[in-house]
Amino acid sequence: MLAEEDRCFIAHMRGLLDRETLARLMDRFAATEQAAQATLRSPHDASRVAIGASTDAFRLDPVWLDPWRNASAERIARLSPFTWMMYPPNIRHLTDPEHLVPWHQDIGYVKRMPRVHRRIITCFVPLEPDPSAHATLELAVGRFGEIDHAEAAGHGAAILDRSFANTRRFELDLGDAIVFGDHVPHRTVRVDDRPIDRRSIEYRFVIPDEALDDKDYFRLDENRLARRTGAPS
Ligand SMILES: O=C(O)CCC(=O)C(=O)O
Repeated sequence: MLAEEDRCFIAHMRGLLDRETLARLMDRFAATEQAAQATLRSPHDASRVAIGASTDAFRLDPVWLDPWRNASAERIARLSPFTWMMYPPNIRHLTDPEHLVPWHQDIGYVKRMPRVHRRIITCFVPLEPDPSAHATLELAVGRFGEIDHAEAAGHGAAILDRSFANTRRFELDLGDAIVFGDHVPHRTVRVDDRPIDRRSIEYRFVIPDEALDDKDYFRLDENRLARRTGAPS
């Protein structure tokens, strides 16, 4: 159970997701990435590819929901009350220094959307067999309100005029996730001088009462895609 009002929590959730399912997603990633990332349906798709993020053609593949299908009560409880996942999730394959995401809070991105969720949480899931050997997240520890963001080098929202002294990184195993609130400043960092080559998925969750109308979510509790009106999509 997560504390509903804590926008600055950071949790390393060990063994949150099934390793075999994630390994299957890695295979799927390899098999479909090239074609899906070449399918540019909008200028937005092109700008996402430029920063190592996924096109709509890639992220709309329902296979990325597999780690959450038939979630056990214990798994749902770990994320509760944030049990509705925004669909589709975001996929990344970082290979270049320009793909490293600069310091930001996720609320900085949320506020740029045409319709704004009051609050979200993020669940960062690396897909590499040994995630600790690949670029990872660095997160700032502390109490933060909303910080000003600006566009930076293709990344839509970045904190430009501030640095953070108290930070954390986690040694992740396959199946682990970093779950954090939308006021937590975070960025991507390389591990030592290792090549940047990391595949990952970011799932974002909301409290059911704060879901927006006419938007797709995957309900963990009912194991289905849904809209706030309750009509199956
Ligand atoms: O994938 C990364 O390294 C950064 C992801 C991120 O910043 C996010 O999930 O908000």
